Amino acid sequence: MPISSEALRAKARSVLEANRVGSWTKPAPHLYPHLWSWDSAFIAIGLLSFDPEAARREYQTLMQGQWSNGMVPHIRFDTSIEGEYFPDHNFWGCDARVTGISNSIRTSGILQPPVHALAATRLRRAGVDLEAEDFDRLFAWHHYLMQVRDSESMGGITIVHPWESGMDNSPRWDRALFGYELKEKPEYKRVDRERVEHPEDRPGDDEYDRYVDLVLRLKSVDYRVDRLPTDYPFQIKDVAMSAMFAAANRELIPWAKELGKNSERRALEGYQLRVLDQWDKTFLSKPEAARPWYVDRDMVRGQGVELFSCAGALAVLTDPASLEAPEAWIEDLCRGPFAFSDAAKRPLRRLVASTAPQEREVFRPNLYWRGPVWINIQWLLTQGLDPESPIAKQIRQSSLELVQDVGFYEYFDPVQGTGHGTDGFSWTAALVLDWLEAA
Ligand code: 2M8
Repeated sequence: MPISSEALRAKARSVLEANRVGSWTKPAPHLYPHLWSWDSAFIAIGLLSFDPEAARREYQTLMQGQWSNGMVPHIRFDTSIEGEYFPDHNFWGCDARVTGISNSIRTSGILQPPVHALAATRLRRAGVDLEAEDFDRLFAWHHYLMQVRDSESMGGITIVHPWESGMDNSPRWDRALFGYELKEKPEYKRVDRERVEHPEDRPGDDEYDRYVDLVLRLKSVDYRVDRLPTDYPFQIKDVAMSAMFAAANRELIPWAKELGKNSERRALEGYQLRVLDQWDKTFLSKPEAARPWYVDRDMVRGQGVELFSCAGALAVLTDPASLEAPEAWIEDLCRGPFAFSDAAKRPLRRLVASTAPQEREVFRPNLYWRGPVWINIQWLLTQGLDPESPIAKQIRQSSLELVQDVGFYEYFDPVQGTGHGTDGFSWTAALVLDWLEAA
């Protein structure tokens, strides 16, 4: 079906405007009432198409939540509201003693994927005036990721909570999350399921018990990942996070050069080499396989997390030696493990589901990160592919058609072709705007 660009653009813009709260934007009207890290980075990119000044404010509001150790937290809370989201800022307990920044800014104690430098670069290319201080913040962020989250110098970012991945209930985390004994069921009350049309599209209570348990364990060491006890059960080198890091880090190098920041430039070049030189050693699943595939590395169990998920496909964002033709590789994956059955109602044949349909035991087409198609993943894939290649064009076109037909949903069931989670979802709107702009 042809895309009606003007109508789609107008709707996308109204989604972002409706979710705007002063200088920043909520991911969705009801389910997510605070500022989320990677959401806001995507949102800033989308805002560029109609309000560059709002894009700058969005980006800087997000980065102002940065801790004094360089970490950019996954949520910056709107402290004027209460009870609308669990866990709230009181539960996290990240005050100035923990964050090293003003008590007027309240955040969570964990991180999300480092797409921030990608957003900053897009802003700068569009003529938005970012300052040397904006560079310094990004540098401190990348330095933190390498120093604290890759303390073993393996060239991959370690996450310590599924929420850090942004792909919360992905089956990638099942073994680590359920592989330890939960000594005591934590006390808490979730509110998310009251805020969506279909509560069954959200993670289960079993998962939430462990999400909360891990937060409490992290809280007991003031979220200092460098001080985690040796029996901390969830430590995984995240293949998607590491690919996004490499793509973002690459963008920072010319900015450092431009500013004459030579020691920072050298450090960034060192990070880039660290990831790329060791990529295959850390993430390549089976070196002997005909088709390369990349998986997370469970640092507690010392093994790869063998699964076909969108995370491995995001390797197109790096430039690993083992991946010769990323476009042909994605095509091949779409015909192979990521192929949808012929019974699928929509022609989503060129979209990459969060979990591959071939993973029959765990694939759930409507359940959050266990199968649905997410627009940010399709967008990230297109950033790693030649934009003129047929596969990049197909991913873009199919995504736009899906949103045009179904709406600005959080995620989409690739079998039924229906929208799930929350409607009015900001990054769906933002990235649609970016694709339309690039066309
Ligand atoms: C989802 O995660 C939050 C927790 O951070 C939640 O379920 O409450 C994820 O999809 C995450 O990637 C996203 O950033 C966040 C807000 O859209 O929602």
